[in-house]
Amino acid sequence: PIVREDLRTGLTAEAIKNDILENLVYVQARIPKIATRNDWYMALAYTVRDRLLERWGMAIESLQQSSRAVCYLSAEFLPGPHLGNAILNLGMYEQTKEATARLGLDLDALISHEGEPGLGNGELGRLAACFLDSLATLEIPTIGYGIRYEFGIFDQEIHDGWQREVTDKWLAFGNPWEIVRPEIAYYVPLGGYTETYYDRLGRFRVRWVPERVVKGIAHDTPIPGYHVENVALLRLWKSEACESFDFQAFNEGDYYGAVEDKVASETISKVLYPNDEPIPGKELRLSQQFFFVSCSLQDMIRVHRLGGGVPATFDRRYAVQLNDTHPAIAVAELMRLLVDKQRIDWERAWEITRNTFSYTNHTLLPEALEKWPLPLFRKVLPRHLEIIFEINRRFLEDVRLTYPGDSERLRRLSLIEEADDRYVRMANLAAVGSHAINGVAALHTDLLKETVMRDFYELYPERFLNVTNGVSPRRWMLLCNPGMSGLITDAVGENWVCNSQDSIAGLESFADDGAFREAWRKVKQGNKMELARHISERTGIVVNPESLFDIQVKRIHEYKRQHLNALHIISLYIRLKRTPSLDVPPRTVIFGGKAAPGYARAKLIIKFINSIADVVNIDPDVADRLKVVFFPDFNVKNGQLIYPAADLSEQISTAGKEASGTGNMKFSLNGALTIGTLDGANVEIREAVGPENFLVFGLTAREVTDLKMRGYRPWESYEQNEELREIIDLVRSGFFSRGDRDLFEPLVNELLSRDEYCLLADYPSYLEAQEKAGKAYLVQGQWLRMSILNVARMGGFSSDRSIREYLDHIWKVDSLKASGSR
Ligand code: 26V
Repeated sequence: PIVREDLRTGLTAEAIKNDILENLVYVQARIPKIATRNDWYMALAYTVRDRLLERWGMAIESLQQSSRAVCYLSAEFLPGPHLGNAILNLGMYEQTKEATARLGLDLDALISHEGEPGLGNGELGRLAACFLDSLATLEIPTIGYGIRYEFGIFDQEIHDGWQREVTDKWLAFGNPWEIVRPEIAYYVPLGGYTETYYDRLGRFRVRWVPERVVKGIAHDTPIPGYHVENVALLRLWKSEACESFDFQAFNEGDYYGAVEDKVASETISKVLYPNDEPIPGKELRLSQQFFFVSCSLQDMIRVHRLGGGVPATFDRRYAVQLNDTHPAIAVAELMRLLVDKQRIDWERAWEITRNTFSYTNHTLLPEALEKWPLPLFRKVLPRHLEIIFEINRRFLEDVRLTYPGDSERLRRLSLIEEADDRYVRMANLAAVGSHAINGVAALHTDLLKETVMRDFYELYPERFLNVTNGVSPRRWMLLCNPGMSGLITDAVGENWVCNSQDSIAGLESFADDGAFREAWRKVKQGNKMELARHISERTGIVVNPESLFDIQVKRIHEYKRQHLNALHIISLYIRLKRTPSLDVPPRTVIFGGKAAPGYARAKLIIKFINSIADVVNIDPDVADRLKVVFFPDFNVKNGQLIYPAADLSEQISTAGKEASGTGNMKFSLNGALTIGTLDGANVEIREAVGPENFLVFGLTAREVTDLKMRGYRPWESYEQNEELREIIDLVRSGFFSRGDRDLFEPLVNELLSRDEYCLLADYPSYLEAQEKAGKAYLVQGQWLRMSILNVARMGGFSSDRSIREYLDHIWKVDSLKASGSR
């Protein structure tokens, strides 16, 4: 019998069951007899949400009471499906399984029914989600601020080997996890001009007369910590018209004119921009950035005031992290709010601003560094341009004193690029307005200091530090790999879920234990069978789960070199055809990842992979020995299926190009061996797992630079390497394109003439490492040993560790536990 009070909070199977039924009838408005799977999913989601909301109230309270809170400003969040994660973190899996069984439902089927909010491009957004998970778990008062895109990253379909983009309708069936807060709304001005005036006290002031004003409305999602009471708050802004009707226009009979403003305002949070596309001309993108930043800062000021705080103590209340330069306009916006609105003097406002912000850089690629053409910037944010000019004037004055006569340096440091056209440099704005600047892996931070941010490093060495990325062991092990998690818990106890670094190391002593290895093999095998089932469902390709699963999943980009992987496949194919007795293990090479819609060469790489697959997969000569799969629509949900099934993880970017990588961590944590370059966090992973358990190849970042300085001639590699020549000639002959010699010409041509990403230079050493991987896989016991050691030594790549470093060195925020406010 359940007590009434238990209904929305009780954790017994019976209480959960009753709540599901109640939510089905009274929230979803369905009776069991005709309920669809979606109805049951919604009822279950509401039931889990009920248990979250109890914690929510407490979290809001502690946010208000805590001395300092973390605000993570990010244009992207990729949390993945919520249901399974919430059930795990609330510690209610067993009871929920029982509850659903009593209703004749399969819990796992309901969990996999859920789609995901694709509010990010790739790892940058996923990192933000792992960080919220860790912040909640470490009991830090946290708000993640972002944009509630109506359409997230597109869904990917594959037709005739080509990518087709399909609109992501993640809100089509409603979103049980978000709570709309119409009363938490802010006005965001845009466009117009500025004018000067004298205020009542006769002081000279500037005011912004915007062309239009939109409203941002808070949409909240609770992000639960693992086995703690705390939840982090994910607050996303949706844009709306201030009044949904312009009544004057309406009364004059201009009905459509009146609705137009509503449409224009709602456009701002309509759609996420895909990466890898030239951004400078995109006015809407700048409006998006300013829109969410302004709402977030206004919200922080309001909450601060509610707690009795005044604007002058803003920096003591909040540590605000800028996730890349997308929210960098926050530096100018906080200055505007403090100076224009709160009437704080410039020097003091600047101090508050710098104490508040810190900035994470996520890429060294020059084409990815954000800059806005001045005319466009002025059109959207006239007041902010003036503020940026003033920040720049004062900044350059200081620089001039530090480096007298060094006008070149001044030019490089300036917030304004003065070439033929003028631009606002967002990275420079973020760097000047922050007290801490970090890269996301040791190598990346070093290169940051040496290249892109060198002048800033020389000017402010004390601001720079490294915080290597990490991933949540909850989602990326406990949730996605229950089999392996069970083995780990049996071996070392359950502490590893939160204290991975110390606890999981205990696995080492099992690496030579025959029975343990066998159990390990069985789990991996089971995961591979599960993936094989999905592969056959989605692509029709039947793969052998005994084969080596060699996997590369990530955004498709030339620097990530999916086409180098493809060259290896062709080599293996030729070798197997020529030498049927070749002593290599059967291999299944699996790819996944989206190409930006406007990035033609990336899309061609997808076609290239699928074309190779079409030839290889039906060739009886290599049947059962080589299969190629492009798994469509790689996202968080598919990732949860893919990482646990990998034997070999492909991390093969050109050294110096991948800032960190976090997929590399997910694979290794799930027992895959890495074949990789000395790039991003690969360097640290290799050190951690031991070089003997990591297949390294290729030029180092320095060697790449040197090679290019000397003058790289890729065609020489082609001429000198017989096998490479054969492969490239085969592609050119139209062998993989039904005789079409032109189809892959753009790819081949780039490789032979310029090869910006040095595929041909790295080809021989990549092949050698692949051969080594194949040989190693044949000795099962040794492979298992390496796999176990990988997992045992990956504890340091938990996002909990990253967050602790941010807390200690940048944010200076205490856990609610430590401050005793609970
Ligand atoms: C943006 C663009 C835009 C224009 C053209 C090419 C291009 C290429 C990449 C990007 C991404 C910029 C920021 C980003 O997503 N960085 C990723 O951040 C992850 C989390 O720190 C990190 O693991 C990845 O290595 C890094 O690429």
